[in-house]
Amino acid sequence: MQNEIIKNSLVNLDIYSGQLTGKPVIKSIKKIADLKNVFADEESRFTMQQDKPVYEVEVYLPEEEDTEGGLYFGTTIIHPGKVGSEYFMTRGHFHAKRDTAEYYWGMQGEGVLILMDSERNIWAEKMIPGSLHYINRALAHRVANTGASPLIFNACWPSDAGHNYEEIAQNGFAARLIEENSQPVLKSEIEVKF
Ligand code: S6P
Ligand code: ZN
Repeated sequence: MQNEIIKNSLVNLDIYSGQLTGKPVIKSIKKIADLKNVFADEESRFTMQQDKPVYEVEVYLPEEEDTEGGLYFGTTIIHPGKVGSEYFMTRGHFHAKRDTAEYYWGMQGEGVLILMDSERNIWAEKMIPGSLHYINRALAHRVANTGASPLIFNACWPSDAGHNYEEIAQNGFAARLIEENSQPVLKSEIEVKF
């Protein structure tokens, strides 16, 4: 018997890897060459293999951008590595519409989610497979891979959130996640060891 009403989903999430497949999925990649002034050690970044991938993003955007009431879904894969002593990480952003929150959850690998409020107060949460992170409204968010394998996490955020990268490009985060004595350390006024 054929059932023409029950259809297959347009997108599938691999529950082990966190990766997305399906026609609507859009993929992008950030390489060393694309991340000018993101890491503290520009000199090291410049001497690295420029086409080396740092992180990859897969998104499912079923609504038009800025649509109120919709949701977007994404997978981020951060490769293991460092620029100088700083772990490979995402650029990080505030949402353009500040009053919008987001969920992140770890699928594979290990890392740290770095959060910063509008007063530049900074804190961080360990990310491991199964860790769930509620990124409250008005917080800048960035993830660093502290492990030896890819860090994969999923994200879900409102379709009208938008992205404000300019503020981070101008002022950066108030702390950086660096490796010190083989340990990740969040370097700000106060050091936090993980
Ligand atoms: C979108 C969500 C993620 C990031 C991705 C890459 O709101 O937070 O999908 O876009 O992790 O990070 P970034 O900071 O380069 O956008
Ligand atoms: Zn976001």
